[in-house]
Amino acid sequence: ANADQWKGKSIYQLFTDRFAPPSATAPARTSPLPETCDPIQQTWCGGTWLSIIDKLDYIQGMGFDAIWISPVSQNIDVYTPYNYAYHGYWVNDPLTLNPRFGSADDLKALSNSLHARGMYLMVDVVVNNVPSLNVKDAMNPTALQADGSRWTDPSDFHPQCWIDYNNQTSVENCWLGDDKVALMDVNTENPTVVSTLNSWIGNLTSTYGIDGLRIDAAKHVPGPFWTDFCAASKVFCIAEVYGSDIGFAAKFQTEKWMDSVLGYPLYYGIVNGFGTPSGNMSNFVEIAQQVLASFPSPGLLGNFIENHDLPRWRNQTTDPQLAYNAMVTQFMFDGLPVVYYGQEQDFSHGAGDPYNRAALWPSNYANTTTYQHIKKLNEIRHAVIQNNTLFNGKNFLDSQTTIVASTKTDVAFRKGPLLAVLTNRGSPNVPQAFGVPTSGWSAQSAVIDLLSCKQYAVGSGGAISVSYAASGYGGMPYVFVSQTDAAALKICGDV
Ligand code: ABC
Ligand code: CA
Repeated sequence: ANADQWKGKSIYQLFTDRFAPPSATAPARTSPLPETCDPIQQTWCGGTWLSIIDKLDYIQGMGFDAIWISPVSQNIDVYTPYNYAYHGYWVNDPLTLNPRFGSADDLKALSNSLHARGMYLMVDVVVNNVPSLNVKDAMNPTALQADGSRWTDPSDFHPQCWIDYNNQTSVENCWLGDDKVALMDVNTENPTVVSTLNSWIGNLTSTYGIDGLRIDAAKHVPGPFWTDFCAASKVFCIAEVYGSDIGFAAKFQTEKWMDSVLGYPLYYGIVNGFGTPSGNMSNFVEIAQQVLASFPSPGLLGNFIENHDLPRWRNQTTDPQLAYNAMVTQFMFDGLPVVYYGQEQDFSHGAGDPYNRAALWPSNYANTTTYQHIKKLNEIRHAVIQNNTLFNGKNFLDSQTTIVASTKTDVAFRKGPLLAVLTNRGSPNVPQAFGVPTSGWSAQSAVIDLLSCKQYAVGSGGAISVSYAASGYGGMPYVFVSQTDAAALKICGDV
Protein backbone atom coordinates (compact mmCIF):
# COMPACT_ATOMS: atom_id res chain seq x y z
CA ALA A 1 0.00 0.00 0.00
CA ASN A 2 1.24 3.52 -0.74
CA ALA A 3 1.34 6.65 1.41
CA ASP A 4 -2.13 7.80 0.31
CA GLN A 5 -3.62 4.47 1.33
CA TRP A 6 -1.93 4.70 4.75
CA LYS A 7 -3.01 8.26 5.42
CA GLY A 8 -6.17 7.45 7.35
CA LYS A 9 -4.82 4.40 9.20
CA SER A 10 -4.10 4.00 12.85
CA ILE A 11 -1.32 1.68 13.90
CA TYR A 12 -0.81 -0.65 16.86
CA GLN A 13 2.87 -1.41 17.47
CA LEU A 14 3.73 -4.78 19.02
CA PHE A 15 6.62 -7.08 19.79
CA THR A 16 5.82 -10.49 18.31
CA ASP A 17 7.46 -12.24 21.25
CA ARG A 18 5.48 -10.31 23.86
CA PHE A 19 2.00 -9.61 22.50
CA ALA A 20 0.18 -12.97 22.68
CA PRO A 21 1.12 -16.34 24.20
CA PRO A 22 1.10 -19.68 22.41
CA SER A 23 -2.28 -21.41 22.37
CA ALA A 24 -4.10 -24.37 20.91
CA THR A 25 -4.28 -22.64 17.52
CA ALA A 26 -0.81 -21.14 17.80
CA PRO A 27 1.53 -23.83 19.08
CA ALA A 28 4.72 -22.74 20.81
CA ARG A 29 7.88 -22.47 18.68
CA THR A 30 10.16 -22.25 21.71
CA SER A 31 9.56 -23.15 25.32
CA PRO A 32 7.74 -20.16 26.77
CA LEU A 33 8.47 -19.06 30.30
CA PRO A 34 5.81 -20.44 32.59
CA GLU A 35 2.98 -18.11 33.67
CA THR A 36 4.93 -14.88 33.91
CA CYS A 37 7.62 -13.55 31.72
CA ASP A 38 9.93 -11.13 33.48
CA PRO A 39 11.32 -8.57 31.02
CA ILE A 40 14.56 -8.29 32.98
CA GLN A 41 15.45 -11.80 31.86
CA GLN A 42 15.59 -10.59 28.24
CA THR A 43 14.61 -13.95 26.83
CA TRP A 44 11.85 -15.32 24.65
CA CYS A 45 8.36 -15.34 26.13
CA GLY A 46 6.91 -17.44 23.33
CA GLY A 47 4.77 -15.15 21.17
CA THR A 48 4.67 -15.96 17.43
CA TRP A 49 3.11 -14.68 14.20
CA LEU A 50 0.31 -17.23 14.68
CA SER A 51 -0.35 -16.17 18.25
CA ILE A 52 -0.84 -12.57 17.06
CA ILE A 53 -3.77 -13.85 14.95
CA ASP A 54 -5.44 -15.16 18.13
CA LYS A 55 -5.67 -11.63 19.50
CA LEU A 56 -6.56 -9.55 16.45
CA ASP A 57 -10.07 -9.02 17.84
CA TYR A 58 -8.51 -7.20 20.77
CA ILE A 59 -6.60 -4.86 18.45
CA GLN A 60 -9.42 -4.33 15.98
CA GLY A 61 -11.88 -3.90 18.85
CA MET A 62 -9.88 -0.82 19.87
CA GLY A 63 -10.35 0.55 16.36
CA PHE A 64 -6.90 -0.04 14.87
CA ASP A 65 -6.66 -0.92 11.20
CA ALA A 66 -2.92 -1.64 11.00
CA ILE A 67 -0.26 -3.36 13.08
CA TRP A 68 3.50 -2.85 13.12
CA ILE A 69 5.37 -5.97 14.17
CA SER A 70 8.98 -6.30 15.36
CA PRO A 71 11.57 -7.51 12.81
CA VAL A 72 10.89 -10.83 11.07
CA SER A 73 14.41 -11.72 9.89
CA GLN A 74 16.88 -14.19 11.33
CA ASN A 75 18.80 -13.08 14.43
CA ILE A 76 21.86 -14.40 16.21
CA ASP A 77 20.41 -17.09 18.45
CA VAL A 78 23.03 -17.16 21.19
CA TYR A 79 23.47 -15.93 24.73
CA THR A 80 24.98 -12.41 24.88
CA PRO A 81 25.89 -9.98 27.68
CA TYR A 82 22.39 -8.54 27.04
CA ASN A 83 20.90 -12.04 27.01
CA TYR A 84 18.81 -13.07 24.02
CA ALA A 85 17.45 -11.58 20.79
CA TYR A 86 13.77 -11.81 21.77
CA HIS A 87 13.23 -8.30 20.32
CA GLY A 88 14.34 -9.33 16.83
CA TYR A 89 16.69 -6.38 16.20
CA TRP A 90 19.88 -8.47 16.12
CA VAL A 91 19.36 -9.45 12.50
CA ASN A 92 22.35 -11.21 10.96
CA ASP A 93 20.57 -12.32 7.81
CA PRO A 94 17.73 -10.18 6.50
CA LEU A 95 17.01 -12.73 3.75
CA THR A 96 16.02 -15.56 6.11
CA LEU A 97 12.93 -15.56 8.36
CA ASN A 98 13.38 -15.88 12.11
CA PRO A 99 12.33 -19.44 13.03
CA ARG A 100 11.64 -18.31 16.61
CA PHE A 101 8.50 -16.54 15.38
CA GLY A 102 7.21 -19.07 12.88
CA SER A 103 7.42 -20.26 9.31
CA ALA A 104 6.86 -18.58 5.96
CA ASP A 105 3.31 -19.97 5.97
CA ASP A 106 2.71 -18.53 9.43
CA LEU A 107 3.74 -15.05 8.34
CA LYS A 108 1.51 -15.36 5.27
CA ALA A 109 -1.33 -16.50 7.53
CA LEU A 110 -0.90 -13.38 9.64
CA SER A 111 -0.96 -11.10 6.63
CA ASN A 112 -4.00 -12.93 5.18
CA SER A 113 -5.90 -12.66 8.48
CA LEU A 114 -5.18 -8.95 8.66
CA HIS A 115 -6.25 -8.33 5.08
CA ALA A 116 -9.46 -10.30 5.62
CA ARG A 117 -10.27 -7.75 8.33
CA GLY A 118 -9.33 -4.78 6.15
CA MET A 119 -6.18 -4.24 8.21
CA TYR A 120 -2.61 -3.53 7.07
CA LEU A 121 0.66 -5.19 8.07
CA MET A 122 3.74 -3.07 8.72
CA VAL A 123 7.05 -4.85 9.30
CA ASP A 124 10.12 -3.44 11.02
CA VAL A 125 13.28 -3.87 8.94
CA VAL A 126 16.90 -3.65 10.05
CA VAL A 127 19.54 -3.15 7.38
CA ASN A 128 22.02 -0.71 8.92
CA ASN A 129 23.71 -3.14 11.25
CA VAL A 130 24.57 -6.73 12.10
CA PRO A 131 25.43 -7.88 15.63
CA SER A 132 28.79 -9.20 16.77
CA LEU A 133 29.96 -10.40 20.16
CA ASN A 134 33.57 -9.95 19.27
CA VAL A 135 34.42 -6.35 18.37
CA LYS A 136 38.12 -6.95 17.82
CA ASP A 137 37.68 -9.75 15.33
CA ALA A 138 34.18 -8.89 14.09
CA MET A 139 35.01 -8.78 10.39
CA ASN A 140 36.58 -12.22 10.36
CA PRO A 141 34.92 -14.04 7.40
CA THR A 142 35.15 -17.50 9.02
CA ALA A 143 33.46 -16.32 12.19
CA LEU A 144 30.76 -14.49 10.21
CA GLN A 145 30.08 -17.63 8.17
CA ALA A 146 29.91 -19.77 11.29
CA ASP A 147 27.29 -17.35 12.72
CA GLY A 148 25.11 -17.69 9.63
CA SER A 149 25.66 -14.04 8.71
CA ARG A 150 24.47 -12.84 5.29
CA TRP A 151 27.53 -10.57 5.06
CA THR A 152 30.86 -12.39 5.27
CA ASP A 153 33.30 -10.20 3.36
CA PRO A 154 35.14 -7.36 5.16
CA SER A 155 34.10 -5.04 2.31
CA ASP A 156 30.48 -5.60 3.33
CA PHE A 157 31.15 -3.39 6.39
CA HIS A 158 32.44 0.02 7.36
CA PRO A 159 35.54 -0.26 9.55
CA GLN A 160 35.03 -0.20 13.30
CA CYS A 161 34.54 3.10 15.15
CA TRP A 162 31.93 4.10 17.75
CA ILE A 163 29.43 6.78 16.82
CA ASP A 164 30.05 10.43 17.59
CA TYR A 165 26.52 11.91 17.51
CA ASN A 166 27.93 15.37 16.77
CA ASN A 167 29.17 14.24 13.38
CA GLN A 168 26.70 12.97 10.76
CA THR A 169 29.40 11.10 8.82
CA SER A 170 30.21 9.21 11.99
CA VAL A 171 26.48 8.62 12.62
CA GLU A 172 26.27 7.05 9.15
CA ASN A 173 29.48 5.03 9.07
CA CYS A 174 30.42 4.13 12.62
CA TRP A 175 28.92 1.37 14.72
CA LEU A 176 25.89 1.35 17.00
CA GLY A 177 25.92 -0.85 20.09
CA ASP A 178 28.91 -1.23 22.38
CA ASP A 179 31.80 -3.58 23.05
CA LYS A 180 29.42 -6.17 24.54
CA VAL A 181 27.08 -6.41 21.57
CA ALA A 182 28.60 -4.45 18.70
CA LEU A 183 26.31 -3.55 15.82
CA MET A 184 28.68 -3.75 12.84
CA ASP A 185 27.84 -1.07 10.29
CA VAL A 186 26.84 -2.54 6.96
CA ASN A 187 28.50 -0.90 3.93
CA THR A 188 25.43 0.54 2.24
CA GLU A 189 27.58 1.97 -0.56
CA ASN A 190 28.88 -1.45 -1.65
CA PRO A 191 26.98 -2.19 -4.92
CA THR A 192 26.59 -5.91 -4.15
CA VAL A 193 25.18 -5.15 -0.71
CA VAL A 194 22.83 -2.55 -2.19
CA SER A 195 21.49 -4.80 -4.93
CA THR A 196 21.06 -7.73 -2.53
CA LEU A 197 19.07 -5.54 -0.12
CA ASN A 198 16.95 -3.92 -2.82
CA SER A 199 15.94 -7.17 -4.45
CA TRP A 200 15.31 -8.75 -1.03
CA ILE A 201 12.93 -6.00 0.11
CA GLY A 202 10.86 -6.22 -3.08
CA ASN A 203 10.55 -9.98 -2.60
CA LEU A 204 9.74 -9.71 1.08
CA THR A 205 6.84 -7.29 0.65
CA SER A 206 5.34 -9.18 -2.31
CA THR A 207 5.83 -12.69 -0.88
CA TYR A 208 4.26 -11.90 2.48
CA GLY A 209 1.72 -9.27 1.49
CA ILE A 210 3.43 -6.60 3.60
CA ASP A 211 1.75 -3.20 3.29
CA GLY A 212 4.31 -0.92 4.91
CA LEU A 213 7.78 -0.79 6.46
CA ARG A 214 9.18 0.79 9.60
CA ILE A 215 12.82 1.48 8.80
CA ASP A 216 15.10 0.91 11.77
CA ALA A 217 18.00 3.28 12.48
CA ALA A 218 17.27 5.27 9.30
CA LYS A 219 19.49 8.20 10.26
CA HIS A 220 22.49 5.86 10.29
CA VAL A 221 22.39 5.29 6.53
CA PRO A 222 22.94 8.03 3.92
CA GLY A 223 19.50 9.26 2.83
CA PRO A 224 19.76 8.48 -0.91
CA PHE A 225 20.13 4.76 -0.14
CA TRP A 226 16.53 4.79 1.09
CA THR A 227 15.11 6.35 -2.06
CA ASP A 228 15.96 3.22 -4.08
CA PHE A 229 15.30 0.81 -1.22
CA CYS A 230 11.80 2.15 -0.59
CA ALA A 231 11.03 2.31 -4.31
CA ALA A 232 12.05 -1.36 -4.55
CA SER A 233 9.75 -2.21 -1.62
CA LYS A 234 6.76 -0.67 -3.47
CA VAL A 235 5.12 0.14 -0.11
CA PHE A 236 4.82 2.99 2.40
CA CYS A 237 8.08 3.52 4.32
CA ILE A 238 8.32 5.31 7.66
CA ALA A 239 11.75 6.03 9.14
CA GLU A 240 12.93 5.83 12.70
CA VAL A 241 14.90 9.07 13.09
CA TYR A 242 15.53 9.09 16.82
CA GLY A 243 16.12 12.63 18.08
CA SER A 244 14.63 16.08 18.48
CA ASP A 245 16.19 17.72 15.39
CA ILE A 246 13.16 18.72 13.31
CA GLY A 247 15.16 20.08 10.36
CA PHE A 248 17.09 16.86 9.98
CA ALA A 249 14.01 14.62 10.29
CA ALA A 250 12.13 16.76 7.74
CA LYS A 251 14.82 16.04 5.14
CA PHE A 252 13.46 12.51 4.81
CA GLN A 253 10.40 14.08 3.17
CA THR A 254 11.92 17.17 1.54
CA GLU A 255 14.76 15.16 -0.05
CA LYS A 256 12.31 12.36 -0.91
CA TRP A 257 14.39 9.73 0.92
CA MET A 258 11.13 8.12 2.00
CA ASP A 259 7.46 8.81 2.67
CA SER A 260 7.65 9.74 6.29
CA VAL A 261 9.26 9.50 9.71
CA LEU A 262 8.07 8.54 13.16
CA GLY A 263 7.10 11.64 15.13
CA TYR A 264 10.08 11.97 17.46
CA PRO A 265 10.03 15.79 17.31
CA LEU A 266 6.35 16.00 18.28
CA TYR A 267 6.95 13.33 20.95
CA TYR A 268 9.37 15.62 22.78
CA GLY A 269 6.82 18.44 22.52
CA ILE A 270 4.08 16.22 23.94
CA VAL A 271 6.33 15.16 26.82
CA ASN A 272 7.26 18.76 27.60
CA GLY A 273 3.68 19.98 27.28
CA PHE A 274 1.69 17.14 28.85
CA GLY A 275 4.26 15.05 30.72
CA THR A 276 3.98 16.88 34.04
CA PRO A 277 1.13 18.74 35.75
CA SER A 278 1.43 22.36 34.66
CA GLY A 279 4.24 21.44 32.28
CA ASN A 280 5.61 23.62 29.53
CA MET A 281 2.73 24.01 27.06
CA SER A 282 4.51 26.85 25.25
CA ASN A 283 7.21 24.36 24.30
CA PHE A 284 4.59 21.99 22.89
CA VAL A 285 3.11 24.83 20.84
CA GLU A 286 6.54 25.89 19.58
CA ILE A 287 7.48 22.36 18.50
CA ALA A 288 4.06 21.73 16.98
CA GLN A 289 4.34 24.91 14.86
CA GLN A 290 7.83 23.95 13.71
CA VAL A 291 6.71 20.43 12.78
CA LEU A 292 3.81 21.83 10.77
CA ALA A 293 6.09 24.31 9.02
CA SER A 294 8.99 21.91 8.34
CA PHE A 295 7.42 18.73 6.96
CA PRO A 296 5.82 18.82 3.50
CA SER A 297 3.35 16.11 4.65
CA PRO A 298 2.90 16.26 8.42
CA GLY A 299 -0.23 14.15 7.89
CA LEU A 300 2.02 11.12 7.35
CA LEU A 301 4.08 11.38 10.54
CA GLY A 302 3.72 8.52 13.03
CA ASN A 303 2.56 10.01 16.34
CA PHE A 304 3.46 8.11 19.51
CA ILE A 305 3.86 8.79 23.23
CA GLU A 306 5.85 5.65 24.07
CA ASN A 307 7.72 2.86 22.29
CA HIS A 308 10.15 0.02 22.95
CA ASP A 309 13.15 2.37 23.28
CA LEU A 310 11.44 4.98 25.47
CA PRO A 311 9.95 5.01 28.95
CA ARG A 312 6.32 4.01 29.29
CA TRP A 313 4.25 7.21 29.47
CA ARG A 314 2.72 6.12 32.79
CA ASN A 315 6.15 5.40 34.21
CA GLN A 316 7.01 9.08 33.90
CA THR A 317 3.67 10.55 34.90
CA THR A 318 0.88 8.72 36.66
CA ASP A 319 -1.96 11.25 36.37
CA PRO A 320 -4.52 9.69 33.99
CA GLN A 321 -5.84 13.05 32.74
CA LEU A 322 -2.39 13.97 31.48
CA ALA A 323 -2.28 10.68 29.56
CA TYR A 324 -5.78 11.23 28.13
CA ASN A 325 -4.91 14.74 26.96
CA ALA A 326 -1.62 13.52 25.44
CA MET A 327 -3.50 10.76 23.60
CA VAL A 328 -5.94 13.22 22.07
CA THR A 329 -2.90 14.99 20.62
CA GLN A 330 -1.55 11.65 19.41
CA PHE A 331 -4.83 10.93 17.57
CA MET A 332 -6.05 14.34 16.45
CA PHE A 333 -2.86 16.16 15.43
CA ASP A 334 -1.62 15.76 11.84
CA GLY A 335 -0.25 12.23 11.44
CA LEU A 336 -1.02 8.56 11.95
CA PRO A 337 -1.48 7.49 15.57
CA VAL A 338 0.99 4.76 16.57
CA VAL A 339 0.08 3.12 19.88
CA TYR A 340 2.66 0.85 21.53
CA TYR A 341 1.17 -2.36 22.94
CA GLY A 342 0.51 -2.01 26.68
CA GLN A 343 -0.25 1.72 26.45
CA GLU A 344 -3.94 0.75 26.53
CA GLN A 345 -3.28 -1.28 29.71
CA ASP A 346 -1.60 1.68 31.45
CA PHE A 347 1.64 -0.31 31.68
CA SER A 348 3.84 1.73 33.98
CA HIS A 349 6.81 -0.53 34.64
CA GLY A 350 9.48 0.50 32.29
CA ALA A 351 11.75 3.49 32.56
CA GLY A 352 13.32 2.01 29.44
CA ASP A 353 14.65 -1.07 27.66
CA PRO A 354 14.13 -3.90 28.71
CA TYR A 355 11.40 -3.06 31.29
CA ASN A 356 9.16 -1.36 28.73
CA ARG A 357 8.76 -4.66 26.83
CA ALA A 358 6.75 -6.75 29.28
CA ALA A 359 4.46 -9.50 28.02
CA LEU A 360 0.90 -8.26 27.47
CA TRP A 361 -0.94 -11.38 28.60
CA PRO A 362 -0.71 -10.84 32.39
CA SER A 363 -3.07 -7.87 31.74
CA ASN A 364 -5.72 -10.39 30.63
CA TYR A 365 -6.34 -8.00 27.72
CA ALA A 366 -8.67 -6.10 30.05
CA ASN A 367 -11.21 -3.59 28.84
CA THR A 368 -9.63 -0.67 30.70
CA THR A 369 -10.69 2.97 30.72
CA THR A 370 -7.67 3.70 28.53
CA TYR A 371 -8.67 0.94 26.08
CA GLN A 372 -12.09 2.66 25.89
CA HIS A 373 -10.51 6.09 25.45
CA ILE A 374 -8.37 4.85 22.56
CA LYS A 375 -11.39 3.14 21.03
CA LYS A 376 -13.32 6.40 21.18
CA LEU A 377 -10.47 8.34 19.58
CA ASN A 378 -10.25 5.79 16.76
CA GLU A 379 -14.03 5.98 16.29
CA ILE A 380 -13.85 9.75 16.00
CA ARG A 381 -11.01 9.56 13.46
CA HIS A 382 -12.78 6.97 11.37
CA ALA A 383 -16.06 8.88 11.45
CA VAL A 384 -14.51 12.18 10.36
CA ILE A 385 -12.48 10.44 7.66
CA GLN A 386 -15.51 8.59 6.28
CA ASN A 387 -17.67 11.72 6.36
CA ASN A 388 -15.10 13.86 4.62
CA THR A 389 -17.60 15.51 2.30
CA LEU A 390 -19.90 16.74 5.05
CA PHE A 391 -17.79 19.61 6.23
CA ASN A 392 -17.73 22.27 3.51
CA GLY A 393 -14.30 21.33 2.33
CA LYS A 394 -12.94 21.29 5.87
CA ASN A 395 -12.16 17.62 5.52
CA PHE A 396 -10.06 15.98 8.18
CA LEU A 397 -7.09 14.31 6.46
CA ASP A 398 -6.32 17.09 4.03
CA SER A 399 -6.67 20.01 6.38
CA GLN A 400 -3.54 20.82 8.32
CA THR A 401 -3.71 21.27 12.08
CA THR A 402 -3.80 24.88 13.25
CA ILE A 403 -3.17 26.02 16.81
CA VAL A 404 -6.01 28.40 17.63
CA ALA A 405 -5.24 29.32 21.24
CA SER A 406 -2.82 28.53 24.02
CA THR A 407 -1.81 29.53 27.53
CA LYS A 408 0.99 28.31 29.80
CA THR A 409 -1.14 25.28 30.66
CA ASP A 410 -3.60 24.85 27.79
CA VAL A 411 -3.81 24.49 24.05
CA ALA A 412 -6.61 24.38 21.48
CA PHE A 413 -6.04 23.17 17.94
CA ARG A 414 -8.30 22.61 15.00
CA LYS A 415 -8.07 19.91 12.36
CA GLY A 416 -10.88 19.83 9.81
CA PRO A 417 -14.21 19.79 11.64
CA LEU A 418 -12.65 19.04 15.05
CA LEU A 419 -11.45 21.41 17.74
CA ALA A 420 -9.33 19.77 20.46
CA VAL A 421 -9.21 21.72 23.73
CA LEU A 422 -6.50 20.33 25.99
CA THR A 423 -4.75 21.08 29.24
CA ASN A 424 -1.98 19.82 31.48
CA ARG A 425 -3.74 20.84 34.71
CA GLY A 426 -4.16 17.20 35.72
CA SER A 427 -6.90 15.43 37.65
CA PRO A 428 -7.72 17.70 40.60
CA ASN A 429 -10.65 20.09 40.15
CA VAL A 430 -9.41 23.66 40.05
CA PRO A 431 -11.52 26.84 40.07
CA GLN A 432 -10.20 27.82 36.66
CA ALA A 433 -11.32 27.89 33.06
CA PHE A 434 -9.73 27.97 29.61
CA GLY A 435 -11.32 30.33 27.14
CA VAL A 436 -10.71 29.84 23.43
CA PRO A 437 -11.49 33.30 22.03
CA THR A 438 -12.26 32.28 18.44
CA SER A 439 -13.40 28.70 18.06
CA GLY A 440 -14.34 29.13 14.41
CA TRP A 441 -18.06 28.68 15.21
CA SER A 442 -20.54 31.50 15.46
CA ALA A 443 -21.93 32.94 18.67
CA GLN A 444 -25.00 31.15 20.05
CA SER A 445 -24.40 28.04 17.97
CA ALA A 446 -24.24 24.66 19.70
CA VAL A 447 -21.24 22.36 19.76
CA ILE A 448 -20.83 18.85 21.12
CA ASP A 449 -17.84 17.46 22.99
CA LEU A 450 -17.45 14.03 21.38
CA LEU A 451 -15.63 12.62 24.43
CA SER A 452 -18.41 13.33 26.95
CA CYS A 453 -21.27 13.80 24.45
CA LYS A 454 -22.25 16.99 26.31
CA GLN A 455 -23.53 20.07 24.54
CA TYR A 456 -21.89 23.49 24.94
CA ALA A 457 -22.99 26.92 23.73
CA VAL A 458 -20.61 29.10 21.76
CA GLY A 459 -20.32 32.53 23.37
CA SER A 460 -19.95 36.00 21.94
CA GLY A 461 -17.34 36.44 19.24
CA GLY A 462 -17.26 32.67 18.77
CA ALA A 463 -15.62 31.94 22.12
CA ILE A 464 -15.70 28.55 23.82
CA SER A 465 -14.87 28.23 27.47
CA VAL A 466 -14.31 25.05 29.44
CA SER A 467 -14.26 24.96 33.21
CA TYR A 468 -12.01 22.71 35.25
CA ALA A 469 -13.87 23.45 38.49
CA ALA A 470 -16.82 21.15 38.70
CA SER A 471 -16.52 18.19 36.39
CA GLY A 472 -15.16 15.89 39.06
CA TYR A 473 -12.39 15.02 36.62
CA GLY A 474 -10.30 18.19 36.68
CA GLY A 475 -8.36 18.82 33.48
CA MET A 476 -10.23 16.61 31.03
CA PRO A 477 -9.64 16.79 27.29
CA TYR A 478 -12.40 17.98 24.93
CA VAL A 479 -12.97 17.30 21.24
CA PHE A 480 -15.64 19.66 19.87
CA VAL A 481 -17.62 19.55 16.65
CA SER A 482 -20.62 21.56 15.56
CA GLN A 483 -23.96 20.04 16.50
CA THR A 484 -24.78 19.47 12.83
CA ASP A 485 -21.53 17.62 12.28
CA ALA A 486 -22.03 15.62 15.47
CA ALA A 487 -25.38 14.45 14.15
CA ALA A 488 -23.73 13.23 10.95
CA LEU A 489 -20.87 11.53 12.77
CA LYS A 490 -23.22 9.55 15.06
CA ILE A 491 -20.52 9.23 17.74
CA CYS A 492 -22.94 10.58 20.33
CA GLY A 493 -26.12 9.15 18.83
CA ASP A 494 -28.90 11.64 18.03
CA VAL A 495 -27.80 15.05 19.19
C1 ABC B 1 20.87 -3.58 24.25
C2 ABC B 1 20.25 -4.18 25.50
C3 ABC B 1 19.83 -3.10 26.47
C4 ABC B 1 21.02 -2.22 26.78
C5 ABC B 1 21.59 -1.65 25.49
C6 ABC B 1 22.83 -0.84 25.76
O1 ABC B 1 21.93 -2.72 24.59
O2 ABC B 1 19.11 -4.95 25.11
O3 ABC B 1 19.33 -3.69 27.64
O4 ABC B 1 20.60 -1.17 27.61
C7 ABC B 1 18.25 -3.14 19.67
C8 ABC B 1 17.47 -3.75 20.83
C9 ABC B 1 17.98 -3.23 22.16
C10 ABC B 1 19.48 -3.40 22.27
C11 ABC B 1 20.12 -2.67 21.07
C12 ABC B 1 21.65 -2.74 21.07
O5 ABC B 1 19.64 -3.27 19.87
O6 ABC B 1 16.11 -3.42 20.69
O7 ABC B 1 17.35 -3.94 23.22
O8 ABC B 1 19.92 -2.81 23.50
O9 ABC B 1 22.07 -4.07 21.04
C13 ABC B 1 16.63 1.25 17.00
C14 ABC B 1 15.57 0.28 17.56
C15 ABC B 1 16.13 -0.38 18.78
C16 ABC B 1 17.26 -1.31 18.34
C17 ABC B 1 18.18 -0.67 17.40
C18 ABC B 1 19.38 -1.40 16.99
C19 ABC B 1 17.88 0.51 16.75
O10 ABC B 1 14.37 0.98 17.76
O11 ABC B 1 15.17 -1.11 19.51
O12 ABC B 1 17.95 -1.75 19.57
O13 ABC B 1 18.99 -2.22 15.88
C20 ABC B 1 19.98 5.17 18.74
C21 ABC B 1 19.67 4.90 17.28
C22 ABC B 1 18.30 4.29 17.10
C23 ABC B 1 18.12 3.07 18.01
C24 ABC B 1 18.35 3.53 19.44
C25 ABC B 1 18.21 2.40 20.44
O14 ABC B 1 19.70 4.05 19.54
O15 ABC B 1 19.76 6.10 16.56
O16 ABC B 1 18.17 3.89 15.75
N1 ABC B 1 16.79 2.45 17.84
C26 ABC B 1 20.40 9.87 21.07
C27 ABC B 1 20.71 9.71 19.61
C28 ABC B 1 19.84 8.62 19.00
C29 ABC B 1 20.04 7.34 19.77
C30 ABC B 1 19.61 7.61 21.23
C31 ABC B 1 19.68 6.36 22.10
O17 ABC B 1 20.47 8.62 21.75
O18 ABC B 1 20.52 10.92 18.92
O19 ABC B 1 20.21 8.42 17.65
O20 ABC B 1 19.24 6.31 19.19
O21 ABC B 1 20.98 5.89 22.14
C32 ABC B 1 17.07 13.47 23.04
C33 ABC B 1 17.94 13.84 21.88
C34 ABC B 1 18.25 12.60 21.08
C35 ABC B 1 18.89 11.57 21.96
C36 ABC B 1 17.97 11.27 23.14
C37 ABC B 1 18.54 10.21 24.06
O22 ABC B 1 17.70 12.46 23.85
O23 ABC B 1 17.24 14.76 21.06
O24 ABC B 1 19.07 12.90 19.97
O25 ABC B 1 19.07 10.38 21.18
O26 ABC B 1 16.81 14.59 23.82
CA1 CA C 1 25.43 2.98 8.66
